[in-house]
Amino acid sequence: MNDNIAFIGLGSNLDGPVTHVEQAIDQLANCAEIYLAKQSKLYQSQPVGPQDQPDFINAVIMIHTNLNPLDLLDIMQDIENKHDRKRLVRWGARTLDLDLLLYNDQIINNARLTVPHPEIPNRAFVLVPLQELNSDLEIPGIGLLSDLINNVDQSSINELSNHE
Ligand code: ROI
Repeated sequence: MNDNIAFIGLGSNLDGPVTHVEQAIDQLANCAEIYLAKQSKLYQSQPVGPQDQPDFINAVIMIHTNLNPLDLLDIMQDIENKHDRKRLVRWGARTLDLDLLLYNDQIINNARLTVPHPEIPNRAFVLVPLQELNSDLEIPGIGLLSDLINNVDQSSINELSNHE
């Protein structure tokens, strides 16, 4: 049964980023054990990290799944690899980044996975689409989404308009 709820962040800033993000959402939704419950708008955001790279396209989805967190991560990394994702430069440009942001209200710390994603409080490009999906969220061990969002610069992120 698909009785776990997870939130996944998507980002791309290379080689047609809108298409990468939209295709990745389709690929996740087409997995037998993933049910796509909600999808945020697409956002354009200034890069966090090195500034000498293109703006990003970002989105967040909410899924129901019967996959455990590590099996879900395997599927996410398979999809990243299909998008020719290369892990070259830390915080550098990428064709597709999929981050497991939240998994139910679990706190997970192991060699492969940290949930909630530790950078959530610092990233408007995650907080803004998360708020669009569920403004009442509490990030386990970190705090209320509505409080976190007041502490980030939201001018670095805009809804993407006029895309195909
Ligand atoms: N910056 C933005 N705006 N969006 C991202 O998805 C993103 N992803 C990253 C780094 C390079 C940290 N910066 C980002 O991995």
